[in-house]
Amino acid sequence: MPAYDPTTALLVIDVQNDFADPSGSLYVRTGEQIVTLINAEVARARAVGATVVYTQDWHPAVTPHFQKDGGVWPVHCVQDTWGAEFHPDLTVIGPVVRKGSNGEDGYSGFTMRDPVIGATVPTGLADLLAEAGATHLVICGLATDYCVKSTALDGREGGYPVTVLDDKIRAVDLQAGDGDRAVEEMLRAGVLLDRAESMTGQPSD
Ligand code: VGL
Ligand code: ZN
Repeated sequence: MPAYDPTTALLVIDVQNDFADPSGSLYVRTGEQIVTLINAEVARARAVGATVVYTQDWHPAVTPHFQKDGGVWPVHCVQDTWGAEFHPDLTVIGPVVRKGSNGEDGYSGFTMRDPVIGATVPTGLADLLAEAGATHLVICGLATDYCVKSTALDGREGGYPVTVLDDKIRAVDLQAGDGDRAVEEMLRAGVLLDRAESMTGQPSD
């Protein structure tokens, strides 16, 4: 397990009903299984004064992110709906960064793409981390092949050492193997994988 200290930020990515509940509109298979594991990680981080930050996919009802409006996704995580709420079992004790609020597209917790001008705009996460004095990132949540990957890669570009918690992420896998390819891409970018050596069983993959 990663060594937390006050300069570490644990980023909990999009553990929301539409992704983590089997009846969610963009359910990520077995997503509900990571909630308890993440809670334990949050407790470990908090115990030593690390920062814990949560992200939420937070779309308006109409956005080019959705298939019906020209994008690729079913309607999900619409602001102030059940699907956008955190999974009810998730321990939320820290600041929340919402992305997509004004119809922006993209997956990273750090940046979004403005749908009108096409420019990349910050979400506020980088400022929040700087203010908290966080210089190392540990990332878990949903989904491996989209928001986890983009956030990890942006973190590396921003100069942070990044560790991704391999047993506390799950992939959409629109195409079989997307999750595995996302992990390979993160590794190539210098992301460290935490293989949960504290677990007693053999890894399932
Ligand atoms: C995500 C697809 C669409 C994610 C968000 O949180 O990984 N994936 N919107
Ligand atoms: Zn989305």
